[in-house]
Amino acid sequence: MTEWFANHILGMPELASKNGEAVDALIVYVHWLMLALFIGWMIYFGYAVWRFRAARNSKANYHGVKNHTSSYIELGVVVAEAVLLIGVAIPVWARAVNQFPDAKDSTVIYVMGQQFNWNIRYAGPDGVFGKQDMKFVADSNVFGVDPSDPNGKDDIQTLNEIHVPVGKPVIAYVSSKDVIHSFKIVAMRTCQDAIPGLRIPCWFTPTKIGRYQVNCAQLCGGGHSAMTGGFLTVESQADYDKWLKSKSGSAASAGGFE
Ligand SMILES: [Cu+2]
Repeated sequence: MTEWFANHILGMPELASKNGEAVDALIVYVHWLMLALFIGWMIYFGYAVWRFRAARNSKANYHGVKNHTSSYIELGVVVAEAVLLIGVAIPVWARAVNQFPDAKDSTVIYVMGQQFNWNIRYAGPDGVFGKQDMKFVADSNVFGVDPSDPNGKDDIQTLNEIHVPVGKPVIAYVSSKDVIHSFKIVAMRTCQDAIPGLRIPCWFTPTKIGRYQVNCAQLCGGGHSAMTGGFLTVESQADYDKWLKSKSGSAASAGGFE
């Protein structure tokens, strides 16, 4: 029912992540409440127009309504809203920001926004990212990876291209090289501001093989819309492994180590 409502009534964009199910459910519940309020208000409006018509009420009533029906209805709305907020919205948020999947069982990537591209970095075969420091940041080294750190040598770096295996959680550490961007993948129901000097993690679990657009959700300059050029490719583990292999050593050239 929730899914049908989301797809056919609200026209929600394609959902391709596990964590997004709770997000969509929350959006649907909020709309159900709004629908109930809309119908309720319309019925009351019709009733008031009929009940208080001039022909029947030639003289004003100075006492008004005596019973408490409206207070009880109001209380009911408050309770419904409290349940949505405390019972649904806050737990969804808590899961998004507090309950991260284990990094061991996840695809871990670094994301660096810049005007107007997404730089993506993988740890490479050793599973360890090269050390980063602000002082190493340059056009040829957007992540500021320490060129002397051997762990960074096998890192993989791409531009606007994220590949992840299906069914495995993805942890993305989001940052920015210049201004505030926002790393948003609608199909994953994930969105995280990219802020210079901060590295903020976010996570999602892709469930459907496909190619999904990455958006920048903060107006970040003249080429802001070009940041839709980023794509997330969700593929089978075998295809992912093949892709990773084809990219090995890419950080060395992208990072300006040679
Ligand atoms: Cu941007």
